[in-house]
Amino acid sequence: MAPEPQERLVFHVDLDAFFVEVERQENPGLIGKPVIIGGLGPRGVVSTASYEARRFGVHSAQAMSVARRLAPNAIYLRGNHKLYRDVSKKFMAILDEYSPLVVPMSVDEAYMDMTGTERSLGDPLDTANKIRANVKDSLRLPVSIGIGPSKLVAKVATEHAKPNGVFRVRQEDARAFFAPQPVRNMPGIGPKAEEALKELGITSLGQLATAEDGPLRRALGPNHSGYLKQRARGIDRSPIRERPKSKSISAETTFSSDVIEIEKLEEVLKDLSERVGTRLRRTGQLAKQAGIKLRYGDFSTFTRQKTFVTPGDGDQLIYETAAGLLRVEMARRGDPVRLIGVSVSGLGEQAAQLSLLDATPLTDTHTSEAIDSIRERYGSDSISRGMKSKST
Ligand code: TTP
Ligand code: MG
Repeated sequence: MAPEPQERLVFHVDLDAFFVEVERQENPGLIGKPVIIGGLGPRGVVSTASYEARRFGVHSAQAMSVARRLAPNAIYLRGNHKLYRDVSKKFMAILDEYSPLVVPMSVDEAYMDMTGTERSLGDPLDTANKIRANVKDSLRLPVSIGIGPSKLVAKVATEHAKPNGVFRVRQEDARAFFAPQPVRNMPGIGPKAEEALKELGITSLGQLATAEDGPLRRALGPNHSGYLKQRARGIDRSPIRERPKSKSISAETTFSSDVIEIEKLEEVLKDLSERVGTRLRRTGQLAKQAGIKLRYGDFSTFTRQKTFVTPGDGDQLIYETAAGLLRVEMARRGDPVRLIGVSVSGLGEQAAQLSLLDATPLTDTHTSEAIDSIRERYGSDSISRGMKSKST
């Protein structure tokens, strides 16, 4: 009889109130206080709120004007995004010490494939606590870890681990763990799906797991309904590193008042280019072109792309291409700008192809991808990974 495939072990790691905790290191006077970080202008949006501020109902993506009404006495900060990016890099580097397959999902969040580490590293709960202690010692940041047999279960487990904790859910317990939770706790269910499900009388994941197929298909569409029903049962077989679906990556910002000075626009363009570059490099792909988006005071929108001489992923390449497009457009129209954005597109497998051609040693990422492809062909038991030694 063929052996049962080994159950996967996935960690979902997410820093607690990331921007706020970084600010607290710079300024310990902020510790224990309600702190809100985000755009402070009239069109500002909350990036994040400390747990003390969340008690007033303040949350990410809320209009700053609403936050000010809910928590008038909180401390409001613009934040230092360059610093957050630097800390994010250090955070991901720490995670890389524990697994050859770390998949960053955002500045402060990553999945780690920990399958097969129990023999070398011991109980996953202990390993998770070691990682948390390492992050705490090295970066002085609190972090929470969800442990599960899949990305889905690990991610939902993290919400129960927060703040500053660990929570493990095993495959056999996943369905019961999900059942009482509101449907919104499931990644992939947004406000629209939540509303459609409510119409059918479905508010919990347990109800979704046993919902009748017909009405569910009519409410959510034929493909989506079966997929969500599986997930509501705690089943997720998606690979830890998925092929990126998007063929482009972009970042944009809206000014609190329209901007016409080219120097100011270039400065923001540089920041946006770095953000896009960071995200691009994490996908391990190269882009064929970069582009800009400008929205003017009258809401008319201009976009233009330019193809690189050779595909690339550098901040400077992205910025110079975008800045060239900006200068041409400002010379042509030159009106005050409400929103500016940078994008890269034509993403492809070029990075992998180039690395086969040149003689540089394989990096972790490439090694992990090689492991992934072998696993996909022969099952997860067919290869096991040696751990990088970790100096203490
Ligand atoms: P999150 O991990 O979603 O939030 P958090 O780290 O502040 O709090 P916690 O994980 O403990 O719930 O996002 C990480 C950072 O990303 C956050 O500190 C600020 C930024 N961010 C935004 O700028 N806008 C957003 O809408 C969200 C959700 C996050
Ligand atoms: Mg976080």
